[in-house]
Amino acid sequence: MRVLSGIQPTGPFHWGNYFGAIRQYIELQHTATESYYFIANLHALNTVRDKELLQQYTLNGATDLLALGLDPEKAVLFVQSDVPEVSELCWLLMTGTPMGLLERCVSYKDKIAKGLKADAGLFAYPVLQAADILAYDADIVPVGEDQLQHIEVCRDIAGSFNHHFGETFVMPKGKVLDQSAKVPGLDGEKMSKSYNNTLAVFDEEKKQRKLIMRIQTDSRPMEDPKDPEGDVLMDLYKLVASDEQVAEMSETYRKGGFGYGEVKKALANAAQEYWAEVRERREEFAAKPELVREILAAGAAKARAKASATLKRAQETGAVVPPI
Ligand code: AQP
Repeated sequence: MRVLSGIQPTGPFHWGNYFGAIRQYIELQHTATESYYFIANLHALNTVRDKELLQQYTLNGATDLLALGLDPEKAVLFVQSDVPEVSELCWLLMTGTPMGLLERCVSYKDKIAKGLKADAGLFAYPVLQAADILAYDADIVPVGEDQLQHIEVCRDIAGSFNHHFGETFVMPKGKVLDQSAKVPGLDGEKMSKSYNNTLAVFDEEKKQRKLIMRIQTDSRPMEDPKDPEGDVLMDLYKLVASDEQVAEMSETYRKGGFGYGEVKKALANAAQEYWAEVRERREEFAAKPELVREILAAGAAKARAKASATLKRAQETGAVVPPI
C-alpha cells in the first residue's frame, strides 16, 4: 500500500489539520510500503503572495510535521515545487478535465460565496492535486472530510485518462478518520485557516487558553442538563482528553448545573497536557533548520525519481505524441 498526502503552508497548522489528516500520516507511515508527504507550496500560492512569508511557512510546515512524529526514515517528506514533473503531469490532465467537474467543487464554490478572490489557480487546484496524487501511484490518501470530493475528482480524471489512452494511473482512495473528519473551529464551523476560527497546534499555552475561553456557547440556564453530543467544547475536548475524562465530562453535561467556563478550563488544561511533548520537540527541530532542509532535499530526490517515472509512463501511453 502506497500512501500520499499534502498540506498547504498557508499558516500555522491547526487542530483540524492535525486530527483530520496529520495524525493519519503519523500512524500510516508504520504500515505503508511507501509513503509520501509534501508541503503544498504551489497550492498555497493561491493564498499567500508574499514570497518570504511563504518560504517561512514552508520550512515551518516541515518542522511541524517532524515534531509531530513524521519519521524521514519511514516516510518521504518533501516540498511540492521541488518536483516540477508534477506540474507537467498536471497539464496532461488539465487537457482532459471538463470545466463542469471543477465548477462543482465545493471548496471553490465556498470560497467564492465567502467573497474570497478567485484566480485560475484556485479553480484548477483539484487538477494539480490529482497530478500530485497520481504521480506517486498512491493507493491511499489520508485527508479530512473536506478533501474527499477532490479525491473523487482525481479518480474521475484518472479514470477518463485510463479509458482514453490505456491503463496508466493507479486509482487512489481517500481515507478519513470517523471521529475527526471535520473538526469544528471556535465558531462551530469547520476549523479553517481562511475562516479565522483556528486553534493552532503550536500556539503558546497562554494564547491557546485565551482563544478557548472565547469559544461561543449557548446561553441556556446553568441548571439545565445538556446534551454532550454536537457541542463544540465537547467535540474539542474529545480530541485532547482521555476516555475517562470524556466520560466524566459527558456525565456532567447530562446532569447540568455547571458553567461553560469550567468546561473551557478543563479543555485548556487537557490541551496543554496533550501538546506539551510535541511543543518541546518542535523547539529542538526549530533550532536545526539545516537538518530540516537536508531532510527535505533527500525527500525531494526520492519523490522526483518516482514522479518522473510516472510522467514518462503517462507520456508514453499516448498523451504526448513524439514529434516525427
Ligand atoms: N477542520 C478540519 N477537520 C478535519 N480535517 C481538516 N483539514 C483541514 N481542516 C480540517 C485537513 O487538513 C489537511 C490539510 O489541509 P489543507 O492544506 O488542504 O488546508 P485546508 O483544507 O485548506 O485547511 P484550511 O485550514 O481549511 O485552509 P484554507 O482555509 O486555506 O482552505 C487536509 O487533508 C484537510 O482535509
